[in-house]
Amino acid sequence: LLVFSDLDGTLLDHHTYSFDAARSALQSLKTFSIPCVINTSKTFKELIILRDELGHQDPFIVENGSAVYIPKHLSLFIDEPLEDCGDYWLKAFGPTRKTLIELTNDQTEKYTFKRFSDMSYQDLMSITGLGEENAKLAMQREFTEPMLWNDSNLALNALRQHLDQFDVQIQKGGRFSHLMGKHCDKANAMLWLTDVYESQADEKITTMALGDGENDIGMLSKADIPVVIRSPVHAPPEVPNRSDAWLTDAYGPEGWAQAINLVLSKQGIS
Ligand code: 2M8
Ligand code: MG
Ligand code: MG
Repeated sequence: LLVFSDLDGTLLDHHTYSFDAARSALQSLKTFSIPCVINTSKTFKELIILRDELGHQDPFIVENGSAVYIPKHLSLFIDEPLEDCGDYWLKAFGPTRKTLIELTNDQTEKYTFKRFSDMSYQDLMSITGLGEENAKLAMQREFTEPMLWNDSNLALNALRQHLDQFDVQIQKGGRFSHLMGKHCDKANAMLWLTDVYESQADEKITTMALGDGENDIGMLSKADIPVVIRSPVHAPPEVPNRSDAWLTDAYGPEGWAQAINLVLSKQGIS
């Protein structure tokens, strides 16, 4: 079993960013040596801090599938050249954030939105409830640009259509609409990393994905066991062609723990 999990609204509570309710389920995965790959909109800088708090040792995927970081200590064999990034090997899929900002500079008059690059860290703190340090880390992005969208859905689709010619897409997270490369997706990054684990094990591995947002739909639809985590603030995303997708009863980390415990017992692991 290989677990892929979103953070905000999934393993972390939407409002408080606490993962207390998921602590013991997270420990069970460790006990049974089941890798739990984080697959999030958050940045590398945010993850360095969070992994410490979570005691997380497994690979992680940042900025909505834009890049995979693999701790060197895992000694996973990867059959392609990767970037050397200190303690990690890095596989990047995305265009740079700078490109995304430049491509939307001329759209700011046309639509009503505010990108992270238009905000101060104080703005971000009040929108997200993040503390000062974490808000600053969230602003240190490499591959994606979140926007607070204050226009209609129709307008969002018009901007989507305009950006398509530049191979840029927009996906919604819990609070923001994220500008990102067309080929960056949590699903692609998940499939790439699953391949790595499968060639290592020389067998097919069952994947489980957990997420609460529109930006998780791709990874949910491609996982063997898709789990939609109930959100306190928005409707659950529809996973196309997956009538088997499970919707948790509880919100956020509490729902996460329910799903993990259920799958472990179904697999006869716990
Ligand atoms: C942003 O991501 C969430 C993901 O659902 C959102 O769109 O609401 C990102 O900017 C991330 O880096 C940040 O930590 C998070 C804070 O709520 O918001
Ligand atoms: Mg989320
Ligand atoms: Mg996310």
